[in-house]
Amino acid sequence: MKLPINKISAKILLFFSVFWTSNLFSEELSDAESFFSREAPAYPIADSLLGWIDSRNITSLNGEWTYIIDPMNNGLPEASFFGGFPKNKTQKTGMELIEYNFEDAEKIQIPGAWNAQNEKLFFYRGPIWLFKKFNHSPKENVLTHLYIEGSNFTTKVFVNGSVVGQFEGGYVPFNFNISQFLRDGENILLVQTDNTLSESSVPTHKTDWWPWGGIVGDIYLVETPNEYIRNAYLQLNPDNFSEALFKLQMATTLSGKKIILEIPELNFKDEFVTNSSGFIKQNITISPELWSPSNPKLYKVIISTQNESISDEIGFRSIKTKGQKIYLNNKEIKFKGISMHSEPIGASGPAFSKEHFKELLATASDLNINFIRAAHYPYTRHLAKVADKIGLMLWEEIPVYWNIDWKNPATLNIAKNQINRLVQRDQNRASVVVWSVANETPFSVSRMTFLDTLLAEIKNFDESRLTTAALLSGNEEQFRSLVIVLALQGVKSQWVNPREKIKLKAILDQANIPTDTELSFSISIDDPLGENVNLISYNEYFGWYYVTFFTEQMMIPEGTLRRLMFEVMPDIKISSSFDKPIHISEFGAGAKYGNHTDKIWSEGYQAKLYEHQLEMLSKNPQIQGISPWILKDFRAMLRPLPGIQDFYNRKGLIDESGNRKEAFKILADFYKNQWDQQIIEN
Ligand code: GCB
Repeated sequence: MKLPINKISAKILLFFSVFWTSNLFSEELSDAESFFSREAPAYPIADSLLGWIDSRNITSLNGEWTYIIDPMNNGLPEASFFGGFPKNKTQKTGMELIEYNFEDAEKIQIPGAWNAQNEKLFFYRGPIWLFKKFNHSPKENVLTHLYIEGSNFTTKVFVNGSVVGQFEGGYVPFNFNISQFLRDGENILLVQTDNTLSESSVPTHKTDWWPWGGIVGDIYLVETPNEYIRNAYLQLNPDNFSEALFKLQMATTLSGKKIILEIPELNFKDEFVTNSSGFIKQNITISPELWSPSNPKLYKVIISTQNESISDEIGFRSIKTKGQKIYLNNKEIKFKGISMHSEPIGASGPAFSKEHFKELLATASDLNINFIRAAHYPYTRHLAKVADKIGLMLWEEIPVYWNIDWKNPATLNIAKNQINRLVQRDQNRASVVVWSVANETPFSVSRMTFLDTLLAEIKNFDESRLTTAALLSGNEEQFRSLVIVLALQGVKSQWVNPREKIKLKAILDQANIPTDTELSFSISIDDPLGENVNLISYNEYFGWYYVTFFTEQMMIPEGTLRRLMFEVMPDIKISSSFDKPIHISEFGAGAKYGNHTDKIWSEGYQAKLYEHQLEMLSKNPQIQGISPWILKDFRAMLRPLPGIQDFYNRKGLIDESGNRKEAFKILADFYKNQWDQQIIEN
């Protein structure tokens, strides 16, 4: 007898058949397995970084890809009963139940962030699958690596349905040898990127910039011989300008490999032999013309073995500090800088290409700068390549920002990997003069251990540059003294109204300070991390945030306090207990382009703040560098104020389309006419 099967029982039958075929009812069902999930496959970690990428045999996979949004992470092999998206099942007979299709999915440009390419994904934070087909013909004795210049923030890679590996931590390059997964003809690359951040990720879940998701740098197939040069280092000896340190690592531990290093323009050619770790470390004798902002001289450097040849353009220079001064090529220099985020002018999303950085640096150069703070995370390699050519010094940084999960070894591992890869990628860039390991990280013992580990990691690869971290400073006691300084100014100022004067006098009386006391505000940067870095960097927001902190406490209108702050600002003293140069890594104010009121958020307020800040900073002799916040307005989820911010941080000197605000000219004139005129230009 036939049983009538209605729709519901058909579904039940389907469920049972899946259970049955998957053997999920068996007694051996492990804890990790259930109908809805399976044991995760092993995701291998990425290989050590492949350097000198631009001179290798590369095929670009940049361009049009397709994507599927997967907010519930259902496409992972371990999360779905249908085997996951990497299986890339397709309709063959028209009878297969398949609920995804990459071939007809929406298109996306790679490199590029999905948040910037689909309005619906603007605020999206989660997993997305990126799909690309490519042709390949395997060659004998040739390896194929997949190189991704940056992917935010957790990335899983699959080729032809197989797991290749996983990379945690965004912004930095990584590569996998994918030779074993490739087949002759059409191949399928599937990349899952997830831009979710958490308390233990790097960066952490709350940042004042946009957590752009996706593949945010070039993606290449790179061919190498079986035994290949992994990376090489060539940098001037800072204490002897006719010597350079050459280091090279083969991707094989075979000793006795012959390497030829050539710098044709310097008539240098020599042969070296790898040791038992496939490594070379030797000094070479050369007499190069030195690289500097006014003479950004680069030399072609070629390294070859029997099977391959790689090359790069390298500049030779030294950067040092002595006492409270900075020296480039043994000549005193000041860092006349500006801070940046990696976002292009006039377009949404992250900046990643040579063209993006050419335009950004050309605009920044109109400020008469010689230095850029590339905050708060590594940009693509094109930034430093452009800076090398045009002659700008760079500060490069990793996203250890605000409160990181200091005690978590997995968090440390991500940050260590980020600094390791940033240094290994840009170690031959003359423009890079500062490595920064953190921004505004509150003091704690575990934070010290964390950051010291990162500083030690830099030393493993490069000892020729300055190290730093942008510090917070000012303790409660110091800021209490600022309240007194503001009150003293208030009782003296003609324009302050009598009622406010009474309140200010009461503050002074309570502190036992006579109203005719002469006092200026001093701040000393004494974060113990200063001991372990070369440059004492400090972010300060006099005239912007700090005022807000005091209005409640002093019960004086914010407008009055802002005026008083401008009056006391030129006399603020900034110093450090460390006998080292200070770099003011941030100061600034928000302004909406075109707002010409006399209130905050106006161009005029920002311009005035720059005038007062620059006067103050130039009177402080320990300050040898500044990089105001910031070149361009940038996207920030923390900035919702309608009509003004609209999810932009407005502290830019230009707006997102490139319009220059009044303060732009003030900084440009300052750098042109003042401050470092007493030192010989480099
Ligand atoms: C800071 C942070 C930076 C912010 C800036 C601001 O101190 O380092 O990431 O964007 O202040 O605008 O508040």
